[in-house]
Amino acid sequence: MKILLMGALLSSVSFMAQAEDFTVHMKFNEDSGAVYFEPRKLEIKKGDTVTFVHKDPYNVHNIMFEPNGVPKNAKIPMMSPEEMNEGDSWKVTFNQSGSYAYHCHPHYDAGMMGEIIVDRPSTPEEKSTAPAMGHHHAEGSSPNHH
Ligand SMILES: [Cu+2]
Repeated sequence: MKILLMGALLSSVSFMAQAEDFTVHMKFNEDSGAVYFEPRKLEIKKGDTVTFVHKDPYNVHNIMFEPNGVPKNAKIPMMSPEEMNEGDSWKVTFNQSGSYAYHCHPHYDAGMMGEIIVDRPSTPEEKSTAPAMGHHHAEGSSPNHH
């Protein structure tokens, strides 16, 4: 019994040791005026954590995952604090494979966006087709497709 328990503990520890931490910076280019995520595209593995770090003294930024741009049933917080300032950071752990598209809400029109690929891109079946923010459809309501 004791041996079995230790085995379970050891295997969970070694699984956790494999998870890695990545950083995405939220930046501003003083010469061009561009606001951007760096890297814009990041490839990670399931279980890894990404920390978004605000590195811009001039602009407020945030992170919003796109409701249709993440895998179905993805269990992540869809939005960071609304106003992040220099030095602020926000962490997300990704436990489901697929593509995750996000943008900065104040700079959506400026093209401040990025993508995280966990293991591999989403398959067409995995892509979420949920309406905005995903919580407007009541569970148990009868489908009304035509
Ligand atoms: Cu921004």
